[in-house]
Amino acid sequence: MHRKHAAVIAICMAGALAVAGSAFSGRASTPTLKGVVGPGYSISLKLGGKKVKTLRAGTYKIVVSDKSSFHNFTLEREHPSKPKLEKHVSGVSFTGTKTLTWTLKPGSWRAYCSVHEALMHQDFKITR
Ligand SMILES: [Cu+2]
Repeated sequence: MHRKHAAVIAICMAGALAVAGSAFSGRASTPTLKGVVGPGYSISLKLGGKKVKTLRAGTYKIVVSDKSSFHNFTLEREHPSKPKLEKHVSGVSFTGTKTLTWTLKPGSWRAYCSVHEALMHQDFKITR
């Protein structure tokens, strides 16, 4: 191999490693919650493939996959109810993926479809 080419390859590899490193540290500091709603009457919020039951308060990246044009994905802190913390992450007619970063504060939370809340909800706790 030509000496010059070897140097270029080495620089490229260093760059790739730097990018991989920063992506990894970003994920470590901001966990990703995955929400899915639809296509049937189902909704879920998971962390690392497991349904969320309890989380530590903090900042989370929330990726919601909305597979239905007649459900939405809403996150709300129900207790304490003030200040009101509620987000309609995806709208009823929307299908596709929405991503947001949100600081979840201690309390009792619910992920639900606001149209069919009785059928479609998942409760979880955020602890200090
Ligand atoms: Cu619904």
